[in-house]
Amino acid sequence: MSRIVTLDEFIIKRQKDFSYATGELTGLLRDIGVASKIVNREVNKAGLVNILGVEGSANTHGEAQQKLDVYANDKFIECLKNSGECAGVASEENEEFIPFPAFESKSGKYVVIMDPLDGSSNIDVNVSVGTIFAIYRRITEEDQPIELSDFLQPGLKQVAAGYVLYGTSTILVYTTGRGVNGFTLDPSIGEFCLSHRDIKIPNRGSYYSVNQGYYLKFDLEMRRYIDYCCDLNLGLRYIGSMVSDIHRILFQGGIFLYPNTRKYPAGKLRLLYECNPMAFIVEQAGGKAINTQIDRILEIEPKELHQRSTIVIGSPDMVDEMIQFVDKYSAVSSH
Ligand code: AHM
Repeated sequence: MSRIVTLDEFIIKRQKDFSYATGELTGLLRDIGVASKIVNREVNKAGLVNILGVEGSANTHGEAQQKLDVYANDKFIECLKNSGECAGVASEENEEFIPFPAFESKSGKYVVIMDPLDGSSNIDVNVSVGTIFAIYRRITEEDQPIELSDFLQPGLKQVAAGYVLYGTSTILVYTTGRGVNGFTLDPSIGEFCLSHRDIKIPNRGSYYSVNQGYYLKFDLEMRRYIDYCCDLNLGLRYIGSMVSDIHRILFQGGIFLYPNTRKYPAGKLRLLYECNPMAFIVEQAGGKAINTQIDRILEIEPKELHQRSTIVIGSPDMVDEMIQFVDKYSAVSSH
């Protein structure tokens, strides 16, 4: 039997690969690991305690907020705040970014952008949810207060990104720009253990993932591409929980699409909280991520914290194929 490598061990070992590393990023990733274990405990017992359901507050976008959203948000913020490595957090659940006071007179050099519980409308029916995070080096000087510009950086500037999938087992997948690795939580020892080393996305897969219920609301090129997927007899898989849908694609290949609809003319998903970190991970695994205008997600200059984006992400050959449909049909539909 091969020796178990825990997340902490792995992160520390990887730190030695960066000659300039001071251990702060390592500490930050470990803190995120700790916070996700706490959230995992709560997600797992959600059916047992009175934590299901709507908290009674609405988040900044007027969406009903689930109790576990609030819990996860609080826990991640608490862990990051006490870490000393993080200068502030922007969360999908908060309108503004949250600056952290200097810890033991030390101000962190990183900021974290996160969606503490993505797909949370699925919790009440026991469907998998996830946490998504991105870490950026701050732009402002460390002795100055952080500013909005520290968060409004294109995804290419991510130092690390990852997600935690609270599924049949809990798995944490992350990248620091040198490949992607996955760690499964072993509940008996309470540790994330390396289970998926150097993940590579297949060039194509036999699934496509889109909310096909909105088919008639999609632009022509998107409808034609979906028709093409049907013609190819691809299987449709859609959980409605971005982390779960993309996790499957990362391992089995395929394509995930969330185009613009009449309700969400700019797309539904958030550029900073959802699209950028997932794009960084998928690209690091050999995949591609673009919006429906064929701009690379990671190169989009964000204008505001809660900006939405369309997204097409997954196996490289399939994304390339989708681009051909945009080239061919978007000109037709604009006439
Ligand atoms: P949330 O932030 O309210 O959880 O919404 C994000 C989720 C994604 O996980 C998922 O891909 C998408 O919303 C599903 O949206 P829809 O139900 O419109 O298909």
